[in-house]
Amino acid sequence: MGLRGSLEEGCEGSHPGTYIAGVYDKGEALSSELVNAPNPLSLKIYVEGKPLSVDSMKVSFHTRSLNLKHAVLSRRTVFADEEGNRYEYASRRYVSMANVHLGVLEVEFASLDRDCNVTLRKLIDGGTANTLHPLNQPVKHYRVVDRHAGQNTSYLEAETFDSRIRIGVAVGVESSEKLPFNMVEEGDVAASECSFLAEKGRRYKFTFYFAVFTSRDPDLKSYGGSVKDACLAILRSAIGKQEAAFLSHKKAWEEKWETCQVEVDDDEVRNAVRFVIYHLLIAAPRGLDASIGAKALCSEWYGGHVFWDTEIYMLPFFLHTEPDTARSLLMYRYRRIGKAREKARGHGYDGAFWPWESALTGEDETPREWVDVDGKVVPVHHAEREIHICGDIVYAVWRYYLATGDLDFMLNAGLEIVFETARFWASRVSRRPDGKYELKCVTGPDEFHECVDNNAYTNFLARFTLKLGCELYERFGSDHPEELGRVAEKIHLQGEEVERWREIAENIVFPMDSNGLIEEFEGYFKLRDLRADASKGVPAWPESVAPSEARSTQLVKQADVVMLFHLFPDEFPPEVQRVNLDYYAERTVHASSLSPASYAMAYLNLGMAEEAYRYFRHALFIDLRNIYGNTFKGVHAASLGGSWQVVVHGFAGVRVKEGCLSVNPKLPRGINRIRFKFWYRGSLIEFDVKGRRVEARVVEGEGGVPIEHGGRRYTLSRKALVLG
Ligand code: IFM
Repeated sequence: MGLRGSLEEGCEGSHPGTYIAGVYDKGEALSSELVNAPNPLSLKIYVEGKPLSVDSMKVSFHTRSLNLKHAVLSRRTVFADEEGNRYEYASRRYVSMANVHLGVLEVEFASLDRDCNVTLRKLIDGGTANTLHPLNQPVKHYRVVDRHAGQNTSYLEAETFDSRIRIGVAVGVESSEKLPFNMVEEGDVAASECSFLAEKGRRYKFTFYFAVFTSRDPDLKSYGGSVKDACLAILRSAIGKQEAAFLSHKKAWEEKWETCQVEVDDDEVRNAVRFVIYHLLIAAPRGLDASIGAKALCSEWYGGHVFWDTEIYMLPFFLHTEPDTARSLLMYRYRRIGKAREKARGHGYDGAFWPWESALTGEDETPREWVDVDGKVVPVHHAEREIHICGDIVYAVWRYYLATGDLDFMLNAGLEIVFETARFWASRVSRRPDGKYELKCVTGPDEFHECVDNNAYTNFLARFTLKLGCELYERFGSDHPEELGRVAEKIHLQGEEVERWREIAENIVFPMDSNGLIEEFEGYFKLRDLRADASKGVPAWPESVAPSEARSTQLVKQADVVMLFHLFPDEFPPEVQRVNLDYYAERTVHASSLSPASYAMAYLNLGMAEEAYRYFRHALFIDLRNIYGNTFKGVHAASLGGSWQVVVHGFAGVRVKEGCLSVNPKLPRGINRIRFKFWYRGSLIEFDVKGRRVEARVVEGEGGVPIEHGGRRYTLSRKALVLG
């Protein structure tokens, strides 16, 4: 990631900088994109008129570190000019976990070898833009509508072109020398600067407080509805209280870690797991109607869009550490069910057809075209074909309900999501003359093979949704008849329609041979049978094969059939899982970062901890070691979430079953102990797994939690229970 051309304090690999969750705009882009908002962190320093930057000076020392415990990014750089005079720049910054609208940037400057004239220019940069991928062109998503810089406080307000969202950014400054800052006129920025004679060796300290509000923030009401008033009020309450601001931020993080920490007795793995948790926690939309994009808050890649990555890979972490966040991720979907209905109608189907890529409105934001490896513009059909997203969302709803028992959510959102999605599948299937149902022209998780018939993963998830729809209709019909009646009336659902779901679920094709080998889709086994290159650990694309040939081969982009074992470990006998894992492991090239964690989970179902460990490390270190070579495009949030699942659900073996928890540890060599806390149905449980021995106790909530271990059922309470 490296040093930028100036003292740019952008968001490289740190706590959220200029991307504001929930602010999307189409502008000139093909689809709604996460907006790269005005940057409150921009700072320029001039020494005798020369910028302190890598373009005009040498760098004799540079270090940057991110403290994961308190989410503080620190930097120290020593620049040297042509005469060898050295200037030290140090900064420390954070966005408050206690108040998401507030951030602090502390800066220290020292001229080490001589007295010199220094000018420090602080900008709220309203010239930021997104990049139109893959063409690499800037796309501007907002116009600056207000800007001013008064003495020691500056303000800039922007409005997005398409969604008309207002973004207010205010910056206030304090300096050790009480130096005044004055406004300077400069394009689309609110700039203010201060000049002083820096004495040799003396440290000059500046604290910049920045406040950010958008017109989408639900707490804006308490500031009278104006982003400007809200920003200025936040600044007023923070300026001069730097220590208090930091202490409340620190305390909020310590509370998060208290619940979310996973202690693994391997330092390297433990630190990497902390990196995972940190990135998931900073991306969580607290109190905001938003979800998490595939790159979390680290970049605009994929337009910041929300994929199945969130529900399948990231949500389990929140489900068991911050159940309210898990709920709000699902509510993000529910609030957009109207758009999913429109999408279904637009394609001639019923119910809710969820977007493959989602942003602000819930419209399908999947780009319609892309530039392929040869530079050719090709159409993209994922919006119509990658329909497994519908089952993925229902799967997440069901998991949420199993883990929380949140009846209110089910009655007010969950049931409707399940029923409307079942309705979609029932209209999307086609009936064959032999009475079987099929799903034609879909794309499964393996995106190498587009427009295939009866992709096993997709068909299985359709069946899962339809069966769940029937089961919930019955179950809620008998336990909560009035509430079910209300939901059914709202969506005009009647018993006959549910019976049809049952009939389809029982007759949807699922291609499996007599040995239990599942064909990824119809005709897959007839394709050219090539093997992945297994010479470098986790199998990869074989270099002798041209990427354009993928479609005609059995090479698989990412876990597809194997996804089923990750998500439904109890639905397939171990022999079936083994046969398929052996077959597909040789052919899967893990071209998507989602894949390795799912393989690790599947191996753990079979007790193959060493094999799982190899895939796990690939998923866990994906960004810390830049394994895919594209971490500059942002973290691979699904892989990070998947790694958490491998540690907690896989190695430690704590899973949610219907009506109880189960625990069955399978630690790989090198990991002997894992400790963590886990929310389940209103109880926070502390697990300490040492080898096969598990100690568990309820530390918050009621207790009386049923748990299965070694085929027997126990009850967890506040007193530690030792199993194994
Ligand atoms: O959702 C994934 C998909 O499965 C593979 N391509 C990238 C997407 C975003 O991570």
